[in-house]
Amino acid sequence: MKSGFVALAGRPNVGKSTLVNALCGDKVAITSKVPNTTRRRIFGVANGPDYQLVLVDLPGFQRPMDALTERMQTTVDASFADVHVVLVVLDARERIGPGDRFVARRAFGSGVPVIIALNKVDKLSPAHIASQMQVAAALGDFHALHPISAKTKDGIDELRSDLVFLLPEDGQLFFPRDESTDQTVEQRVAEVIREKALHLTHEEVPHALAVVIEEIDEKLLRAFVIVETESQKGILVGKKGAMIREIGTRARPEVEALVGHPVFLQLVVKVRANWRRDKGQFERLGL
Ligand SMILES: Nc1nc2c(ncn2[C@@H]2O[C@H](COP(=O)(O)OP(=O)(O)O)[C@@H](O)[C@H]2O)c(=O)[nH]1
Ligand SMILES: [Mg+2]
Repeated sequence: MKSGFVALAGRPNVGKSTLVNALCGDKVAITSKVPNTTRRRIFGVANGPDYQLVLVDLPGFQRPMDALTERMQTTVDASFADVHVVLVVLDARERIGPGDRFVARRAFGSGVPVIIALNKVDKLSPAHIASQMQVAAALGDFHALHPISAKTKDGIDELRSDLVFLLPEDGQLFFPRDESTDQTVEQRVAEVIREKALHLTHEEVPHALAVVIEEIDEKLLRAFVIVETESQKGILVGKKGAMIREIGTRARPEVEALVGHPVFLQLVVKVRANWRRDKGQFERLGL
């Protein structure tokens, strides 16, 4: 039995959360085009007949901008200490630059083996992939370098095998074998709702958005969708409530799959001014 922890490291938006989902074969982390979608550390668990691979999905590396991003970066720094492998994720469609080298330095400095995943190679020409692999290979002394697509799942099985190979033998089970994440159902439901809201509202509200489950029973699931200003509330509610209804419509199938039965999904948009600067709010918001 092999088991252990793999931390994912990479700039915002390179596809870390998408990759965690692909490796686990379950949607444990929400994803979006908006950088900094992942706010807290999430465990994704890939269970095999003779292994348990625990993937640690972290907020992206960045310079702290406010109390929230400061908290996010502290989480990242603390998480490298206790893992068996660091998986550095790069976006093959972008120039591999200073941001990636910053991430790589921290990863190679951690003292644990590093595997590099060159993500988003779907739609790239073989020549383009080859030249990006050369740049990636110069980042440090890695154990393996995998060109992959977390989206199409190309190269995912090979990457998973390599990660498992580096885990200690005779490891223990960290999670029950049928679980794919450490998050509660309520946390996953809140994240699914936040994901749909991010997808629909694009640039206008993302960082100001939080979702809290207020009530959940056999028939009803009530969630507060929290923003910071009245104008953001206006966007989220939409004309005659069209936007919040659409968010609910898109979230419901996944929400019902998570809770295991049909629900009436009631979404209530609330304004809480400056919640991101208020450390006392983080706990309440699950951050
Ligand atoms: N084309 C393509 N897009 C991807 C791939 N992996 C992730 N993405 C997209 O990249 C964006 C950021 O992904 P996400 O997993 O949230 O990135 P994170 O910030 O590193 O966790 C999303 O729009 C994903 O759909 C991939 O392999 N190919
Ligand atoms: Mg993420």
